[in-house]
Amino acid sequence: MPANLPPQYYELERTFKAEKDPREKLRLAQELLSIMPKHKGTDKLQADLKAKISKLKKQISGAERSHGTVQAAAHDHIPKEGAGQIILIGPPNSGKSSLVDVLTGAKPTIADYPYTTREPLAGMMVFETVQLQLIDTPPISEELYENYLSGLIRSADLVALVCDLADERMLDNLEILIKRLEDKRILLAPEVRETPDDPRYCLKKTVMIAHKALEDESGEKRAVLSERFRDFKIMATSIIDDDSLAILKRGIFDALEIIRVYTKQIGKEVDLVDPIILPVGGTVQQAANEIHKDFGWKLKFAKLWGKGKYDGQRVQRDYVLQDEDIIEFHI
Ligand SMILES: Nc1nc2c(ncn2[C@@H]2O[C@H](COP(=O)(O)OP(=O)(O)OP(=O)(O)O)[C@@H](O)[C@H]2O)c(=O)[nH]1
Ligand SMILES: [Mg+2]
Repeated sequence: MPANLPPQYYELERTFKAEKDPREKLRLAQELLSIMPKHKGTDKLQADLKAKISKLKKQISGAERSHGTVQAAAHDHIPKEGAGQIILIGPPNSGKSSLVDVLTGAKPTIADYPYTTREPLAGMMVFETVQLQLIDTPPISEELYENYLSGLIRSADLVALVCDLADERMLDNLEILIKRLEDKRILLAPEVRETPDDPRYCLKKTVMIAHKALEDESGEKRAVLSERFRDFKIMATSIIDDDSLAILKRGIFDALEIIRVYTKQIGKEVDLVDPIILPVGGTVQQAANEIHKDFGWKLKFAKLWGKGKYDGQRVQRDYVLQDEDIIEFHI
């Protein structure tokens, strides 16, 4: 029996397929289901769509429920979730908890006085098709350094240093923080290309968040920050400026130096929901290994859809993938 779908169904389906944000994708899937005529001819389509809806719901609630509000039991270790773990550190009252609040499903306490946050808290941030784990932390100052922070910072994939552009003592407070970390043998760095000569030291890739940017109308504080932290990536943000938060999300993803690779089975649609995560420079072989160890050695070639390639181009196992490439494995 033919499905006889209305024209707006196909239009909506195109939007659905192109959409990457899981929440929006879920909304579109539900709309597709609601406009689909319900008869024998659409039984299979309905079942497929329901399966997609359930997968998307799991993905979203997994982010919000299971690790949305994880109060770290043992403070010196938070199990990694998602495609990368980013620890937000900073002086008191700089806005760490506010950022974790707007960017994730976690609900940290926020207050207009310092030393509000007492314990680390992890939450998941959705960036397009991946989830990234943010950790809110107690402040670092002359008076306070929670010792467990050293372990958390060392094991995180990236540090985001939250700087308070509304604070007169911004730079002094940052110097104190940097000094305290140095005492713990943690050095914040714009890039980490090699291990330090002294193995007791930990070089940690760091991005700077120039927060409460709207309070720095003249841009004076921002300039001070750029001057002092010349080689660092600095992103200006404000809790009420959604564009700045979107740029921050992208900046954090880029700083993690990872790529997303989507897979498709032969003759089927691409799976845009659950990409394989590889380091920048990752190959077809590595992507295959991520699926299954047997897959890697059985692989004959892959077909690729992506930037700078014609659709379905054949590539070998040593081919270096780009972010958002789509691959079809042939074994
Ligand atoms: N003007 C302005 N205020 C902000 C912004 N983000 C947060 N705040 C305010 O800054 C204050 C501190 O915010 P928190 O998020 O609690 O800061 P914190 O760094 O977590 O503070 P501690 O946990 O004490 O270290 C609160 O009054 C927030 O409302 C912003 O973008 N602009
Ligand atoms: Mg806080």
